[in-house]
Amino acid sequence: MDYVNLGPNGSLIYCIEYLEKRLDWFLEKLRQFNNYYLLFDCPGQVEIYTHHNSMKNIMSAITNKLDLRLCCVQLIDCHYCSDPGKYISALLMCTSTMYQMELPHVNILSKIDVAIKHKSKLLFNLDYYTDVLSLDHLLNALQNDPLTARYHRLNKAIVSLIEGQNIVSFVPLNVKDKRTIELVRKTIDRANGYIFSPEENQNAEMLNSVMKLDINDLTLDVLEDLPKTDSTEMMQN
Ligand SMILES: Nc1nc2c(ncn2[C@@H]2O[C@H](COP(=O)(O)OP(=O)(O)OP(=O)(O)O)[C@@H](O)[C@H]2O)c(=O)[nH]1
Ligand SMILES: [Mg+2]
Repeated sequence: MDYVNLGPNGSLIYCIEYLEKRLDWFLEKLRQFNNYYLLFDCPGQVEIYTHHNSMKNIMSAITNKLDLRLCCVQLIDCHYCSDPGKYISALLMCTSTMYQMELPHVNILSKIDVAIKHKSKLLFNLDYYTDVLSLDHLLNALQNDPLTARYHRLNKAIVSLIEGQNIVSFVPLNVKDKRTIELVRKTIDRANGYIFSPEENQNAEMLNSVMKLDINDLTLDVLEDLPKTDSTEMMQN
């Protein structure tokens, strides 16, 4: 940041553009990892994925020039469920990212333990948020909030756009619950095609049993395991 005299956001964009300009170097580094399952932990800066082209170009080069099948995994903090306006912005962001990145895509609602802990404060059941059920209810909620009520036509247009595309849903993740981690892993492995590779010997029956994980079933067990302070802190952040 000091070197280029930019703030944190600008510096991240600068880094991604820098990497794009040195793609040959990056691809050469990646070629050393033959037969690896690679995870790229990318920075949580939305514009890199919603409309700036460098990340998309980097991922596209990896897919085209190396024999790698990528999947984009987007983690959305569940605190976005605490407010209809925030939730709708998350849906919009996921939709934009899915179109921009042009990759198989998995959206995850992370820190779901926090939402479960505070679910009495949520307007809807958790499956409403994970499955992105009828957005009419969300539109009503936006209408009842003095902050968003005046933008009714805009809200309606956004809701209709998201419903029209109908491509966003979320897999729940609590880092302390192995079942959700397994569900996330299987969903990603299915999206990138890894589950179908012969050497993996994955079995469809097992996949189905994991995919049936019920978010309501998750509720009770997860709550028992949770240290109380964690969630309260997270909710305040
Ligand atoms: N309660 C709870 N906390 C979590 C969970 N997953 C991560 N955290 C905590 O959330 C904090 C922030 O971690 P992340 O959300 O992964 O964010 P990050 O990777 O640091 O930042 P960016 O990727 O740049 O957004 C850390 O203290 C984690 O321990 C979860 O499932 N439940
Ligand atoms: Mg991170």
